[in-house]
Amino acid sequence: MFKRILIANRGEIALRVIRACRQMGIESVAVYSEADADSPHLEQADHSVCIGGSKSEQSYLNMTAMLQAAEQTECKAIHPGYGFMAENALFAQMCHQLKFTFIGPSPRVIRLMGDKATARRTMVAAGVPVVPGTQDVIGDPARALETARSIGFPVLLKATAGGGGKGMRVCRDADSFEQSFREASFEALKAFGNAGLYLEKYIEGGRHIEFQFMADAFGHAVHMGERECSVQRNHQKLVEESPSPVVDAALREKMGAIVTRAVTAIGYVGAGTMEFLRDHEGNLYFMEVNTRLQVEHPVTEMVTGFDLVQEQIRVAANSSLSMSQEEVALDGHAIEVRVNAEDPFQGFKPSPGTVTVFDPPREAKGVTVRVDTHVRPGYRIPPYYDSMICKLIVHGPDRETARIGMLDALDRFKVDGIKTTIDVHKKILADEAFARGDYDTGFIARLLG
Ligand code: MV4
Repeated sequence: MFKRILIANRGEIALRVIRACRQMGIESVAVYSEADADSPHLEQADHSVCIGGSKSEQSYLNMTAMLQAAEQTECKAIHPGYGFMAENALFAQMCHQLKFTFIGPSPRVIRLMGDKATARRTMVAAGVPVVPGTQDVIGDPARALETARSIGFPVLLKATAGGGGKGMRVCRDADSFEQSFREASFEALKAFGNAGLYLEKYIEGGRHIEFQFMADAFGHAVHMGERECSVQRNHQKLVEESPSPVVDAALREKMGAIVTRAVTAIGYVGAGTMEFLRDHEGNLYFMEVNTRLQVEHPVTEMVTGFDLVQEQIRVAANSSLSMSQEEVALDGHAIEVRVNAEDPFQGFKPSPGTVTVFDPPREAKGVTVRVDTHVRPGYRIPPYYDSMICKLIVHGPDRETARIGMLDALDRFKVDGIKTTIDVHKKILADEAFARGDYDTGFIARLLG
């Protein structure tokens, strides 16, 4: 096992990884930017190193500074958290070259899944159902138009270097296809430095359902059920839950088996998520693989009882998975809300500043409460990074108890000095359609107008 791990991240996820290290008897090294010099996560780590200026490019995205910090502090492994360099194949490769273990899949797998058209083709070959569409990046728009005609409009143009909803364009008829194609190409080129596009049938009113999986270096893989993340605004998830209200045991077992078979086939080692889109008939279609620990992993931890970060560290150290598929059972229901420092009345504009009051709930009606945060009273939220300040997670025996418990937890949450999304969460959790589990990716647009 590793003696010491460097955590190449900040905020709540840095604290989350530090906690796992401590529980495993591993020392942790925290890194920080100038803006994070007084961040609470530094106190919890065994050592801390300043890696550069406040802007992410100068610190949390600075490979050289990060690797030098690992070298100086004699770390054997690096945990990237999520965001920043978590899905950067070049960073994973540099880690290996300098003999650090990158806690995540191999650079080859990150690259394979990072190119979304390639990931799609790879999954077709591995027997995963995908939305009808092109098998490759579109070389010839005229031929792609023929494909669009044959699968039927509307279609969706997606950037192969994109993911997470960035660089997508819906096209509703043949007349606008060529114009849409050019616009989407330019957008992708500007955003990713890669104009490559692929095409899918556009599924209207779908639901975002993702499977958590874990794989070790000995060919074992397990799935840990699904999370539903259809409550999103501008491709930012607001609420996540597990299990999904629309996945039953039979579908879970069928899709879980497809997922574990596919990830074993590509030599995946570590934690990952396979995202699906569910159509109105209840079919699940592959969208993409996220080769990292996700923000919403706590809902899976609450219903399965496994610690995903500890498991990531174990398999990265060449241990086998600590559980078999038979030992993974889903118990009860978990819901997570992401509390952001944003002003919902000003288009969710970031609201950095000093948090004067911060008192999240420790308990709520009928549920266990988990709070993942790096914030405490007096903390100053820097303007340079993501606006998420806290994840509030509840776990109860069933969905309705979890929903009522979350509403109670939100009522007890005391925060002042900044604007937050707490009231938006109350509105979502109290909504009748949400209460019935009857929602899709258009839910937030309808709710917030
Ligand atoms: C889609 C889709 C409809 N049809 N693909 C958005 C995130 C990225 N992983 C893919 N996304 C979508 N892909 C097809 N073929 C609709 C979306 C989508 C979406 C998906 C999940 C959650 C929210 C969404 C909001 C808008 C569009």
